[in-house]
Amino acid sequence: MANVVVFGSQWGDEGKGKIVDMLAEKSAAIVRFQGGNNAGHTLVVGGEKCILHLIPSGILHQGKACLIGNGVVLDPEVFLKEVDVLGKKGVDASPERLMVSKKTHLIMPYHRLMDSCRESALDDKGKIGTTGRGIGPCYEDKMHRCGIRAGDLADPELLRAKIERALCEKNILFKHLYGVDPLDPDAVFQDVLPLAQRMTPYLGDVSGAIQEAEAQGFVLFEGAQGTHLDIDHGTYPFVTSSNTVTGNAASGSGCGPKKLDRIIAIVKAYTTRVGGGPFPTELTDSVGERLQDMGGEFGATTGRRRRCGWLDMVVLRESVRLNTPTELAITKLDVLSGLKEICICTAYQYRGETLQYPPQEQNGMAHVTPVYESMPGWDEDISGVTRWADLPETAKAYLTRLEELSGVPVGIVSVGPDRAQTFTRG
Ligand code: 2SA
Ligand code: GDP
Ligand code: MG
Repeated sequence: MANVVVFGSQWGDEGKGKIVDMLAEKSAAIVRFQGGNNAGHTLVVGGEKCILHLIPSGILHQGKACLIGNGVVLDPEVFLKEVDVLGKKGVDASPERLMVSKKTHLIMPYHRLMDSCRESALDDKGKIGTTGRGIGPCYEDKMHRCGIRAGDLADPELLRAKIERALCEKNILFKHLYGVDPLDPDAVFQDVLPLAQRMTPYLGDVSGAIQEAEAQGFVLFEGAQGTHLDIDHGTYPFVTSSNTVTGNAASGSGCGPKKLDRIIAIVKAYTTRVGGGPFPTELTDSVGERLQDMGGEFGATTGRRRRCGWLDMVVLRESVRLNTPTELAITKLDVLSGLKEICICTAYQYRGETLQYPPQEQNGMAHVTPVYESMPGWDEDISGVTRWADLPETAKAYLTRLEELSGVPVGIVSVGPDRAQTFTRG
């Protein structure tokens, strides 16, 4: 059966969690392949809200295998807390169905501390606006080859030695560059030990589990953040520290690229961004405020206000080029109801040229001028619509225009936060 990848086509928070939850019902397994608990994926089922940071968004579907791949960075404390919160809600998040790859890198207390030291040292214009969860420093250690992997938890002697090694450089920076107290390797080790005991039953071979799941049905790969936060292709340096593009679904989980079949781009009907960095279609006027209010645009992890703006086709075109989606899932279409006019950015003006794709230079995005076309809006409340035919004509025209401009068909439309407020194009 055709495997499915769900990815964010903008700057994250497009509603990936909701769509993954919906598709998970028919899948054999759901896999996270990058990012960590910087993610906030919101599921609403029968009016009840559940925000997941690490555990795949298929967990609410009883019995489905949920896998955390090697490309993820996992904070064991946060993982176990999430397991407990789910347990209290009656959701089974036991090792029977939830697995963490032994190759997954672990976020340690010194990564969180380094994240906050690095952010504090930047001036206001340079701040990335990280979530403060230690994501970047953990990926740094992975690349530096001094990271601690989940599999190390089963070997206390190795774990102790690796903590010591990781801290020896960092403690110099903490003390002499950032002016904070160095961390004692023994204390860190003692804090991690009880977590290690609880984590051990969850550790496994995710690559093998994917292969097994494929014999039962399709595997669903769940992206986190968005394409324009990708470490290589995003608005560097205002990006996260992992590859968020679809290609990483393969390397971040341990399967080959031929296994990625149906690729779904999640597209919010407008654009949001949380944290620093350029945002060409940002609206700082009353329309932006309206989108923020109506869309309830607050960070699902940090609670920060999300910046809002018009849909940007240059951003989406680049996402199509980088991810080769087979369909678009348009979310939050209901939030646009009541606007007289809806604008779409179709190109950028940049250094006297008209661009269809973002400029490649680091500071390019900060200096583009969006070119807009405008379409009439609709007044109707569409949050109860359950089929394409019942959408207002102007809403259909908006979606059809997005198909024309992106060259990708719309397959799924979401008109509210609840699982039930979604329909396929049919
Ligand atoms: P980090 O913490 O190192 O990954 O931060 C680097 C940049 O990546 C952005 N980032 C995100 N952007 C949107 N949503 C994310 N998840 C949360 C959510 C965010 C929140 O679901 O709302 O609650 O604030 C996410 N995670 C990372 C981040 O803002 C930095 O710009
Ligand atoms: P993710 O990180 O891509 O999973 O998205 P988040 O959960 O961070 O943010 C999406 C927000 O929009 C959440 O609060 C969702 O409940 C909500 N949401 C998702 N789809 C829709 C929709 O179609 N309409 C409305 N009004 N809200 C939605
Ligand atoms: Mg989110």
